[in-house]
Amino acid sequence: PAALVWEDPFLIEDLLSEEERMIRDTAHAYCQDKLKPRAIEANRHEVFHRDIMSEMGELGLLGPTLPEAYGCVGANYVSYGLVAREVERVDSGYRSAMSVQSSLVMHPIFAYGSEDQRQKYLPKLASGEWVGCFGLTEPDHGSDPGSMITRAKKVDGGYLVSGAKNWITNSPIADVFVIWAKSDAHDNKIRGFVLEKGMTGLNAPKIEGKFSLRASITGMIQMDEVFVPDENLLPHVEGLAGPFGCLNRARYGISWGAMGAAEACWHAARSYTMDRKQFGKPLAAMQLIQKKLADMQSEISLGLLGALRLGRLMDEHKNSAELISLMKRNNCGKALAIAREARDMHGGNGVSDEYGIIQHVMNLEAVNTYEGTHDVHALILGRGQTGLQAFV
Ligand code: TGC
Ligand code: FAD
Repeated sequence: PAALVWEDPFLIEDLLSEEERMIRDTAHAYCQDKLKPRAIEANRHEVFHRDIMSEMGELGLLGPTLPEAYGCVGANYVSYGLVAREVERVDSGYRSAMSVQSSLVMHPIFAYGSEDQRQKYLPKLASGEWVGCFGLTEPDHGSDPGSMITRAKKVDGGYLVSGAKNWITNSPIADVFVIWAKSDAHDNKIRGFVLEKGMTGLNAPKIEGKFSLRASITGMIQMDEVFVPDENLLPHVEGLAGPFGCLNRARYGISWGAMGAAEACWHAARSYTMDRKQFGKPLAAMQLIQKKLADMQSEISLGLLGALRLGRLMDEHKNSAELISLMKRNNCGKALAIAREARDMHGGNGVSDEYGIIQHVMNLEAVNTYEGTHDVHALILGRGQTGLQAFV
């Protein structure tokens, strides 16, 4: 048999095209050279460096799957996943900022927007000149967004949008807000609206004291009869299928991203335990430590292979929504468990941010919860295979 490549036993590298590897390498170099040096400070002091959006934009990492006509690079979904993995290898908070912009803001404007809306918003979002956010979750409606109370009331020339959204990535620094609200002019169906910073009645205060994704900025969105002109309604979608169409893409990206964070923890745990000696031998020579490394290698290799297969199916338009739930749920849950184990293997040093593990543990707690919690995705999978819904 061929020799083992311990960090890539399935030789996933061989399954990527030259173009995919090139995009991945660009992202890897940027993340290691430019993002990593900022990550400890960002986590420690809860700072989101706004320049990151412009830097990512310059490299074509924002909305990378959208067409070149809108300032994007027209890459495939596998490439998008590879970018998410590289960014999240450094910090899930940076991947959050990127995936919200790409999948939750640019995608709906592209897929559900008018040509005027595409021309107006996409190039500036692609370059990072504008930052976007996505308002679905409300203070009292998280896993059950269909019960939202945010309302759009039809008036002459537009809508008055009122309500509150909670836990919104990027909202305090956003220029563009994709908001989901029930519209009285459309039988109270959920519709998407594009709000802009500076509209009267729109506020986005920061949520303080967040001990996860500290390198990403999160806020509320408060809307008090915000006048939104007719031309800012997303014309081509209604109902929950609108936000879920965006979430499908973001959840897919997270399935790759979480594996990037897990790989960072695994590689660090391997190096640390090979270097550190206790009882006269490297920790990595101990059976219990080797079992943990074996578990990490197995879960990460399988998780990456699953994410790649899902990406290929997305590129062929053959994926189910349930398969996205399966991969989001599996890879987030496994990454969180791996990060906790890696933290343990670093002993006391594992709780110091200098070792780069505790941030991943804290971050993955939120990653396992947002975009549908681990258990909500179990219910989606349960419904998919039995036909019986257990949400209520
Ligand atoms: P349900 O009856 O299942 O469906 C209602 C309508 O939606 C359609 N649909 C989908 N369409 C496309 N893709 C999907 N994955 C879809 N899932 C459902 C469905 O066909 C139906 O359409 P129609 O035309 O018949 O009306 O809806 P439900 O109300 O029973 O919901 C069930 C549940 C639990 C599955 C769903 O609500 C859910 O997934 N909840 C989780 C909420 C969530 O994921 N929120 C995410 C907020 S955004 C976020 O977290 C961003 S963090 C980003 C970051 O920082 O990286
Ligand atoms: P709840 O829905 O109240 O769930 C609480 C617990 O109950 C969970 O364990 C859940 O699994 C369980 N539960 C819920 N329903 C059931 C059921 N039927 N059966 C059994 N158990 C159940 N949202 C956005 O719209 N945009 C964003 O940009 C965004 N960014 C976020 C950033 C961060 C840092 C965080 C933490 C959240 C973000 N969210 C965002 C919100 C996120 O999507 C929600 O937190 C998530 O969907 C869960 O909703 P909830 O917090 O209201 O929890």
